[in-house]
Amino acid sequence: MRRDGAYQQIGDGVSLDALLALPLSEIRELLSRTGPAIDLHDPVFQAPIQSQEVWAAGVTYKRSREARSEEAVDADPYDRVYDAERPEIFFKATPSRVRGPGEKVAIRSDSDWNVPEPELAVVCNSSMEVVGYTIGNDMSSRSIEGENPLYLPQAKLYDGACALGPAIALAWDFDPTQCNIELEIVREEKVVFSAASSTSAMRRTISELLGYLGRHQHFDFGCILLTGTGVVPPSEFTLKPGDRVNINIAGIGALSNEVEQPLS
Ligand code: DO4
Ligand code: MG
Repeated sequence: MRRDGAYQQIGDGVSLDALLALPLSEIRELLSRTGPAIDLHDPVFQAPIQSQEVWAAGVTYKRSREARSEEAVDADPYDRVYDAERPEIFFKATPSRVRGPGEKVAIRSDSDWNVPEPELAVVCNSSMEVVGYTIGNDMSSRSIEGENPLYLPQAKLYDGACALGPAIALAWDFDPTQCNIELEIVREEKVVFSAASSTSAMRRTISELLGYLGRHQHFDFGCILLTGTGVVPPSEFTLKPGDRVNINIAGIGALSNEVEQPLS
């Protein structure tokens, strides 16, 4: 957890599952008794997830809508969903497919156009109350999704397709409405792409997205929602194995992952 500018571990013997099963008032009370601050480079940093499902919102920024028009055979569904009342929300990852800080994220061997998507991720409890925020990387295949929107699950959901971390900034300490999300991609020690976006440009509110995510489904141990990307590299760019993806959000920290391309 990140609180008052320092990193702290959840109190002894309390798992993330147990914490997120509680109402927000009890979580606040319990976390006021957490242990001492720990160093960011401490090896205990892992993806802040246990049994939570990871979901994601799409086309919540203009830049994302433009990017879909570049890649999609039919841009119409993306244009319509940007303005529609109901947002695009899709299932992104089971916990075992999520990578933490310093672990490798993956691009698919059956995709020749791949990008990271740097996103603010919201961590909710079982009552869909916002407990905190972390950084999410929604690794995506633009070629697979662009060929047919029905291929979205294959473009978005595979081993290593999501990274989370390095910590959860607690909701009562963090303003999600004005935060800068910075992406940098490094290849052979050179920055080959960098850009930033602000959550102030998001077309939806977080409560609106959570309202749809929580309709007709219940998350016993809470859930994590990626809120969409405002940064997409230009069309000619694709990730390569060995690239490093660095994402920074002030108040949360830095999430850095090398890219790999497993054979299957
Ligand atoms: O519909 C495509 C998904 C878009 C997405 O993941 C995003 O906007 O972040
Ligand atoms: Mg995304």
